[in-house]
Amino acid sequence: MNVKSIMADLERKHPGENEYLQAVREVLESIEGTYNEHPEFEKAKIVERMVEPDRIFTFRVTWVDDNGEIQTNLGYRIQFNSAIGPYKGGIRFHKAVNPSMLKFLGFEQTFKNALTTLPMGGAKGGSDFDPVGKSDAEIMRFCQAFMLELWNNIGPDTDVPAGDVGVGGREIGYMYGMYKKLAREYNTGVLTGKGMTWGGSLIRPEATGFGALYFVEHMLAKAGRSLKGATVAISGFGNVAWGAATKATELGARVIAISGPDGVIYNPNGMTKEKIDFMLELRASNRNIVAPFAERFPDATFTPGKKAWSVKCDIALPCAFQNELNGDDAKELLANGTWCAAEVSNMGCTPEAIAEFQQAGILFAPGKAVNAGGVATSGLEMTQNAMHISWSAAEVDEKLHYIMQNIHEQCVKYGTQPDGYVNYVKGANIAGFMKVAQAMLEQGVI
Ligand code: 2IT
Repeated sequence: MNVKSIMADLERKHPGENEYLQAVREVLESIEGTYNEHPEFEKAKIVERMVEPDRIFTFRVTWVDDNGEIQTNLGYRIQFNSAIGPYKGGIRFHKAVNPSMLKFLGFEQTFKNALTTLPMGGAKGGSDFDPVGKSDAEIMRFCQAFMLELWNNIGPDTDVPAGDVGVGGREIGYMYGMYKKLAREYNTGVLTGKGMTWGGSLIRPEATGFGALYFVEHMLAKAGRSLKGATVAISGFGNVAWGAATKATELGARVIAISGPDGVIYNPNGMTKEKIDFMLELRASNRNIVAPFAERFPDATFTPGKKAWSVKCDIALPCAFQNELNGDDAKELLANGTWCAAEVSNMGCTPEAIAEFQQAGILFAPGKAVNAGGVATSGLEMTQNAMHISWSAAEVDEKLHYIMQNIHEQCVKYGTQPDGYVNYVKGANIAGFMKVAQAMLEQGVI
């Protein structure tokens, strides 16, 4: 494989799809050495096939807002790779959604799902619908209109969507209701992240954040460090940030920052149950601002226009959006003594930020390993649905813990460098790639 020529070819075919090209480049650069030790991969053109999605559905979603005005959005589902199981991955509602963003997410999802050890292929979907400021009725009408187009291309054994940015339990409920009505199919397997009374799994809402902290725990233990007493800066305040803040606090760390598009909250005394619960209220308000946290809790302060990375911390956890931590942010964190950064959002760090962290020799782990607990628990939800049973929270949590430990071990196995430094980016990419590549090879040219 020649990364340069493959990338040149992709840039020519997909000009301007920057997030997608960024995600592919990172994986190809990580796996190049290993790939070239396997002439059978080269012969089967595994990389050339793997970088393109199996198919992309694009559709128009038209709905009526509360003022009676007609609104039109774009909807997508990208079925990226089915080598190891049915397509699986979230749906993102955000005004910036476009094919490049969803292709990067679908590509990442393929390797992430492989790392979970569960049989799930990779997919992603979404819309440029902007949930900010929308009423509950508008959200419902949009979700229904979205599913009216999508339903025929998904199913419990073909493609199982879930939530992502802008899509939580409420949106999954509206989409599931519409799917059921259209498909005349009443088993519970088609979406994950469902409500607890209609096929959802305990711990799924917490799973991305909990899993991330389990991963970080293992990463720290290997380096002889601990979360106890460590200060943690988290970006975002949504579902993922909430789960991460909960588990970090439970494991003895002090969460001293959360943030939103409007600025950062400095929270020197750490989280309490009331504060963590308030994060859910912030998300449910649909206003996409974090400032009210400081109005509610006087020991916290709000600084407009600043990121979480401006706060001096031991551990930085991006939990919001891709490329939210750039090279300058990384430099600022390092200057402030940060010794661990783990992406809980997908591709939360720019390549420049990752290079800064790795050159400084601090602990760094990528989203496809750190945040895999979310989709892993979706996989556990699918298993429970298929078996028509529900596991207890403790049972799901134990399985999640085991899966995250296993992902950490895979990263160490494939990412340990001759000098002993664990390159978790390389480890995660090689481990995920090897599994998908082997499956593709064995299934022939399709
Ligand atoms: O990025 C992700 O892994 C998710 N948004 C969760 C996907 C899923 O199918 O649970």
